[in-house]
Amino acid sequence: MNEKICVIGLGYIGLPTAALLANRGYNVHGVDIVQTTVDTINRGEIHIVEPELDTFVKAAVNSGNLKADTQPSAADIFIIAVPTPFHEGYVPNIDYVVSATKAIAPYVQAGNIIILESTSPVGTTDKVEEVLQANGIDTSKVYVAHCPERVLPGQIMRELVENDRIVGGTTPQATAKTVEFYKTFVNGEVLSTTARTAEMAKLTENSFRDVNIAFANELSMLCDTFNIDVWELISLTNRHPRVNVLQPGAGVGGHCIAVDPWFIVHAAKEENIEAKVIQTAREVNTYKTEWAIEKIKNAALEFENKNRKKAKVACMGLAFKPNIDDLRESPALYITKRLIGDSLDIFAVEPNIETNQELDIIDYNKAAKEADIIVFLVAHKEFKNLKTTSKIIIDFCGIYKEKDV
Ligand code: SAJ
Repeated sequence: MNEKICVIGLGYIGLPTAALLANRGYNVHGVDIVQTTVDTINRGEIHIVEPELDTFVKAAVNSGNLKADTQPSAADIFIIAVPTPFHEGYVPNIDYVVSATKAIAPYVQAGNIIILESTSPVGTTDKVEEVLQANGIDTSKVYVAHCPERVLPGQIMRELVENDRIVGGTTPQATAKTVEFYKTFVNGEVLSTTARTAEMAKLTENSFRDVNIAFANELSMLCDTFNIDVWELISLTNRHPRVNVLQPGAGVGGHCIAVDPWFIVHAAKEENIEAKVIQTAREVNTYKTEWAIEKIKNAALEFENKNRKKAKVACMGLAFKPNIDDLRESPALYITKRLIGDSLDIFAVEPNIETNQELDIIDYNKAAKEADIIVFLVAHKEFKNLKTTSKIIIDFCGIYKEKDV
């Protein structure tokens, strides 16, 4: 394949995509504003943790098909994969998309395809086109489309190829051209729609998951009061052929599910309508973390009153979900830091990381042995066989239960 692809943003989505395309024979120019990221990749190494990614990047760089740089260059296809966080008050922040678009504008030529992969508020792909126009591009001669990324951290290299994709262009021609490109490396179906529908589809997917987790989290708090084992309850209800309740936890983390629903809530507010269920789900999931903190503090206080000594509390797991080392927007990390801030005696445990700048990471066996109270925050596989008899256990993630999420 002689086509050249310029990928803007070499993070969790951009780098795996760039490496995959380079391994498929495309000539890939990867761009990141962070010089150390560029240097790491050009050495054939990676700056993020993701299974198999190291092998893909190494092969891509060794073959000469992947080069990283801080500046874009001319290409046939541009892929924008930069973060879309929010400002204060959950207002979507598309500044990185706008600056990435401005950065590629000097290199865009007639016939090029410009694809936005970042999860984006509805209307962002049109905005990309506007920014290109404002920077001197005749957009009637290029193809602009949205193809939202859908991969699950931990399974990115597989899902990049296997998942179905949604492509929405600003014109039917842009959609068709972009679909043709994805079909060269995706085994799943590549589905066509408009840019706005594609944007809303991605926000809907993550909101769907958030709402369903909120349902499980609400059940867990109700069951705590009703004195019912929520894990048993869910496994029983899920034996109904049309029921599939997700799993409660210490809150919802990562930088997707806890962010994207706010894009819908904000867009609704702008139109003077409400996204009631979606907003309430966000609130329930955020509240679940506060509820967990109160539970732990109460248990520590009760221990202290009874034993006339301060409780040693083991916080088991810091990552945002099981069996990864990713601490971004992690409720478990937040809970641990809040408890330390409130002067509780905490053992911070995370088997997937060795050291942390802010916390002393303690071996999980040692913590389980020495703690008075063991709090399971993340269902890491290492915790499942721990001996915890004669301890006070607070389990927010159903560590001993078989689950499928
Ligand atoms: N969680 C629960 N209970 C569950 C499932 C998850 O509490 O039953 C929690 C996890 O512990 C974690 C959070 O939700 O804190 C999010 O984890 P996740 O595994 O649901 O999702 P992410 O953030 O790793 O990836 C999601 C995926 N979206 C969907 O499954 C709809 C992924 O496909 C997206 O590409 C990704 O967001 C993204 O980048 O948008």
